[in-house]
Amino acid sequence: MKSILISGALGQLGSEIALELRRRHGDASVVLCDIRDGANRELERGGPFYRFDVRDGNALAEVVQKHAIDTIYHLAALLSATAEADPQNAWDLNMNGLFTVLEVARAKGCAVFTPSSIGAFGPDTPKDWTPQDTLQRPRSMYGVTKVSGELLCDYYYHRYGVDTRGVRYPGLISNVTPPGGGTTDYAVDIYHAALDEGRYTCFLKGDTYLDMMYMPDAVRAAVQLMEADPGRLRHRNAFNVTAMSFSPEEQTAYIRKYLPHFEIDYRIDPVRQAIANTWPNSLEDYAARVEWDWSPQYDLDAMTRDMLRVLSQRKGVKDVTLDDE
Ligand code: VAH
Repeated sequence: MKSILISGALGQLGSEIALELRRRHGDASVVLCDIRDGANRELERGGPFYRFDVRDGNALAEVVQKHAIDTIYHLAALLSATAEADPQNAWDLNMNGLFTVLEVARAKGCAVFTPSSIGAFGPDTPKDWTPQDTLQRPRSMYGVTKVSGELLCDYYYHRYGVDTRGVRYPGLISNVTPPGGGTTDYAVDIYHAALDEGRYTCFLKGDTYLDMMYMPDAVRAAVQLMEADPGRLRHRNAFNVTAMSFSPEEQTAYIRKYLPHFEIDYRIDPVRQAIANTWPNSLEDYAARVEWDWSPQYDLDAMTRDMLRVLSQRKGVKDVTLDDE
């Protein structure tokens, strides 16, 4: 019987991984923790929930012991734009949070999933079809914590045998939880603005290509990797995974298939544009496909249709004509 703890469980990724794992293993088997509460009452009341800072090793160890946790999905971290605004706090949370989780996992025998990111690459990395094993010299504090986290997780695997695994996520797009202060947040906000106002002011240049993934694929990647046969894994921290690479201009063209009058203009955020400029245009994810059968299900058109379908129903917007209607 699995017993799972999710840190950062009320965040964009955490809240959807929590729903999927509770669906698979039962509410009582998936324990949630977050530094805040009140962000998602349904999740907080749907099963065990604890409010504490993941850097508090005693609190973490107590919950792991009480629930006989065997797997930790460690998702508590500051994302790129937020981290760049407060780099010292970002290092403290992203690194000391991870270190605390790894130390408790070492003591209690837990497996650990920790997401890395395309932010772990930098301007000297090959930008097109970025390889699994390549130069990683990121220029953002977020990226520095992601590369450091990959190395720390590999160390705990090789030195102590802790079953650490991770993926390098691209930008994640969700129809459930708003994005959390990242450089790729525009790719979510644009769908809401298209339905609410018919127009969107984008903070990245229209020809900025970045890897992206729809949240159902992102959730499946995490769970599938943690359930993979460890004997097949040649890599661990962390696997390149991707589903699509697009620019704001390209995403706009797909939105206009269903909202023909949608307009976009640009007011560039220099901080997030500078971060995006150092990230890859596209990843290759062959290692994930070979070692644990990774395969995305959503491309840009399928994601756009599903985002507009779900959001238009939730917002009561009627003038969206989708293929399957
Ligand atoms: C961010 N959404 O923008 C996150 C992600 C690849 C981007 O790491 O910081």
